[in-house]
Parts: sequence; structure tokens; C-alpha cells
Amino acid sequence: MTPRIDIDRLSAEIDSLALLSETPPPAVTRLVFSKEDQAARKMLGALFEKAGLEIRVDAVGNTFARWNGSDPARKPIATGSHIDAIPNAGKYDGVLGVLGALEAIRALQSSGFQPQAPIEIILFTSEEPTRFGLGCLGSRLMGSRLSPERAAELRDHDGKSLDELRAAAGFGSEPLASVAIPQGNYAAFVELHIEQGPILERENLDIGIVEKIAAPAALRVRFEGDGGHAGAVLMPDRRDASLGAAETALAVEHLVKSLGSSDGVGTTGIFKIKPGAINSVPFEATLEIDIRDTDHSARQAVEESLRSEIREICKRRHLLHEITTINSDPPAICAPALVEAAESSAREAGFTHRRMVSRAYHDSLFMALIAPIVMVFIPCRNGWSHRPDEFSSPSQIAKGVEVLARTLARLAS
Ligand code: HGY
Ligand code: MN
Ligand code: MN
Repeated sequence: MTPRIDIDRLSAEIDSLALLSETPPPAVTRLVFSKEDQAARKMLGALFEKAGLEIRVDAVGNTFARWNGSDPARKPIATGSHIDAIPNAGKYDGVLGVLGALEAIRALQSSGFQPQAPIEIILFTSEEPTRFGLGCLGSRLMGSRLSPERAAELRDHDGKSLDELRAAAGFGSEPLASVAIPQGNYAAFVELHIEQGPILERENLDIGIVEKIAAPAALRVRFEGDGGHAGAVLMPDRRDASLGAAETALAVEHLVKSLGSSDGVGTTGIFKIKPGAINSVPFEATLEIDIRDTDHSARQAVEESLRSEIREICKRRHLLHEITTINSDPPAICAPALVEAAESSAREAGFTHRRMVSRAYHDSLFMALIAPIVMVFIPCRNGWSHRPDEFSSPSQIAKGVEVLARTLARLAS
């Protein structure tokens, strides 16, 4: 059975979803719980309904669209991804895994395939950390990696709470504790995603099959010194918070290079100073640091060494500091049986493929806490992602969706 992917329909849906954005094309910006997010959810809900899927929405807006199988006793095969987009992003990150999953189901439906196990698309809430500073909010709560109490403490940049925002979005009727899903509820979770890296394109391959997802950690560090007049405070008398932060950003780089594995990465993506006037010595600096590695112990070594370097920098510069762990997660290992199932699907379809790691994190990282997982990657131009010129071609997309369709059919039979 060769599922026939209607790539024109799917491309048109990807393009219209991309217009539901705070920023004009080609950039996509769609923060969770924004009006653009609401409009996108509405569009997807209508498409899910049109495909005859049964829809359920949980207390943070995770949306479950189920194609019932002939044997309701079978555990569902889940697939899906996210539709929120960081500022000035592209139109495929996450979206490919939601609209692609819908297209995979429609292709199976029109091929006359009837699943025994239910197949369920999950649209995860807030995979990106933009709104609350923490990524994978919806899947963390589903996998009980984030407690409802800790989630209730989250605030966005305007000080709004998760409870406030989810209620305003119409998801507030149930408590956050109702989001958790017990281990074993799903037989498998398969996520289709662009690679967000250059390997598949460089090796001219159609499909990547993920064996491991890197372990992400994020720290917030606040430095406190003395402010003062840029002309009047002489250098020996200064306690300049921005310089403690600057040394720390450089420490991230040299610690990852020296202690990380070849997959180790470190980024100081947020660097704020106060008061932020050219002629005023910064009295406060705040960094948000993202550290990842497929080797968990290497990443932990980087984290530990960074903490002691920060202490040393602040002692030498007479600065106060406060380190907050935003998240510190283990890597996820994909289930070998699912890796083989996805590989067989790629082989059957006649597509070239390879096994690989994912350095980006995904909702799969937390679905791995409650179900066996695998991810299917397609190439993206120059490996670019999280930027408006993120691009995968219709034929690359169609191949990814076909491998997903074949894998879902194989697992649901
Ligand atoms: O940061 C990530 O890896 C994902 O794109 N949120
Ligand atoms: Mn992303
Ligand atoms: Mn993503």
C-alpha cells in the first residue's frame, strides 16, 4: 500500500497557517495563547473535524485528534508536534509534524486503510520557551516532568500566569493536574520534524531517523553590582554587573568546548543589562543560558563547572549573583523497535535514510517519559531553522509524510 500524499493540499495548508502570525511573511511569530495561536488552533480544529477525527482538548490546550481503530482495546499510536513559533521564525518547525500527521491520516484514509489501533494526532501547547521561559510546557505536564504547582508559578513577560492565560484561551475548566497522562496509555509516539541541522542535506539523504534526543538544560543568572555615572566612577571603584555577565557568556563557550562531547552546545541567548543607558555603569545583568549535549554526564559537568566559574567571577568582581535552573533534563533514547519500523518504512518507499541524533529538543523528549518514541526528520535548506528563510521543498515534505503514514499504518495494524 503506497499512501498517496496530496502535497499541494498540504503545502497550501502550511502556507495559510503561516499567515496566522504576529509578523508579516516570510517571518512567522506565534506565541502560545496569542490571538494568532487561537486562530491557528481554530483552523486545525476545523481540518481535524473535516477528516472525521474525534477531538479532545486538555487543561493547557494540548489537543488530541483521534482516528478510531477497529479494536478499541488496542493502545493508540500517537503522532504530532507543535504550532507555536518563536519570534521571526519559519513556517515548518513543528507545523510539519501536525499538518503532516493530518495529511498522513488522510492519505491512509483515502487508500482504504483501516487501523486496528486508534491513531491520534497531538497538538502540543507551548513547545517553545518564548512565553514562559520554559520549553515543552504541554508535553512536560503530560509526562509529569513539570508539577502542576511549579507550572502554576510560571509567569510571562507581562507577569500573566499560566492559569490566567489558559482560562482566557478557554482551557481553564479543569485543573492542571488533569493534564498528566499515565505511562503506557500510548503504544508509541512518532514525531515528524524538519532536521533543523545540515546533515541530511549535506549527505543528500531523504530521511533521518532519530535514535537519541540531546539533553537540554537552561539557567538564568542574575548579577548585581553598583551603578553610577560612566564618567565619575573610576575603574578601580566599579562593580560592573555587565562585565560579570560577559565573562560568564565566554565561560559557557570555553566550558562546552572543553568539557562537552562533540554534540555539546552552549548559547547565551538572552543578555539583559540595567539601566541600559550609554553613560551609566550597569548595576544589574541577567543571562539566560541554553546548554545541551547528547552525553548527559558531559552536560552535567559543564553545568557544574559553570556554576563554580560564576562564583569565582563574582568573588573577583565583588558582584552578587543568583542562579536559577529553568530546566535540566535527561536525553531521550528512541525505542529500537520504532527506529526499525521507521527505517523499514523509508526502505519500502525507496527513500535514502540514516540514523542520527536530534540536537534540538522536541515534545518527543517528554513523550518518551510515557511511551516508546521515534522521530522522523526531513532535510531543511542549509539546516536553517528559527529564521524566516527556513525551507523544505514539497518533495522533501511529501517523503517525510509518506514515511510517517507508512510507519503509523505499520504500528496500528
Ligand atoms: O529549542 C529547541 O530545541 C526547540 O526548537 N524548541
Ligand atoms: Mn523550534
Ligand atoms: Mn520544533
